[in-house]
Amino acid sequence: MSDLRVAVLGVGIMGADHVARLTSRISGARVVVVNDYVTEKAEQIAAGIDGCRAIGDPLDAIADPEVDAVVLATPGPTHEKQLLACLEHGKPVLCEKPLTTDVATSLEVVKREAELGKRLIQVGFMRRFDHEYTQLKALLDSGDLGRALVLHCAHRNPTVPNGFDSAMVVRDSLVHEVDVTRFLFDEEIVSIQIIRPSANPGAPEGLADPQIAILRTASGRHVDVELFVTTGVAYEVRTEVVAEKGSAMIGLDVNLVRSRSDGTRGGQITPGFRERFGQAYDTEFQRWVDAVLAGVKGGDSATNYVDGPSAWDGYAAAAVCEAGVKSLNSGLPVEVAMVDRASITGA
Ligand code: ISE
Repeated sequence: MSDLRVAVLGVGIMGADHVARLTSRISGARVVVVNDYVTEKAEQIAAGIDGCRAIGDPLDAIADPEVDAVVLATPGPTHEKQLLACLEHGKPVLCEKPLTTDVATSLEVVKREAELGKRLIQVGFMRRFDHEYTQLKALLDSGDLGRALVLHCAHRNPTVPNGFDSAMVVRDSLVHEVDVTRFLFDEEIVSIQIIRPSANPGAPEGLADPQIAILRTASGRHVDVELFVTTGVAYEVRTEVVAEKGSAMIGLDVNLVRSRSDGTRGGQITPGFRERFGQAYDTEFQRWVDAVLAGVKGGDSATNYVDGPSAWDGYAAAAVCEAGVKSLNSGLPVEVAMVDRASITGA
């Protein structure tokens, strides 16, 4: 096969970004189909790309014989159906988080993929591809810091879209720290508590912001996360690991530090997650395209079309967030309910 022929479903801000990266920065792939519930938007994007068509029905786009692989940047509630269609047609898929919007359907997707005996689903937890996170992971794995004991995280957004509610702070924002914890510590999260400090007077009515999340891992490690999504400042994501023989921090995000004639010194903070994690998204997509092409080259015997977070990772994140939303309501620690991985994936 020459280039991987990709369908991008959902061309809102994130999906349109993915179309642009596949078209201009990623090698070995081209976008041949786009789909969106706003038909004109899909048609407009298709018109700007050689050999690209807009298809009105997402399931037709997945089934299209000219489509080798699929990117899902559609709203979460549509993922279950679309992922099952990808599995049914044997098409590799890179699915933006969430895998699905609840634990039961996420588990169903994991089971269906396992039954096929092929790894076709990758979940878009892009932070695993960010240079700073990969350096931190390599440092922890090297053993230089000894055993990691505590993880402190801050996740601050300048603003959130209209309609963003308290549960979305958990499912949309905290979900990244849930995945980062599992990635860095290589173990599951077993309990979560969400505390609501005094709300930011500038936050929309009813939005619990900031929130503090306290996670506990299977081996007893502690993780705390400050979530503050209406800071009005910029996009700030910091992560510090405290270990037996020292600590390490990423996300200071100062870039070029300038001294000014008024006696102040400072740098520029990235305005949003698309800028902060632009490199991570590009690396994620290139590695996904390479993995899918390698799988396709392997023919019928190939079983892997993924190079990154799996359907299981999407399910595990959904399970932690579901417990998090319960805790948001009660304020108490909630145990995370998850099935045993080996019973499903054999892993
Ligand atoms: C958004 O959906 C994301 O995925 C961003 O990475 C996160 O920082 C933001 O809080 C979410 O709303």
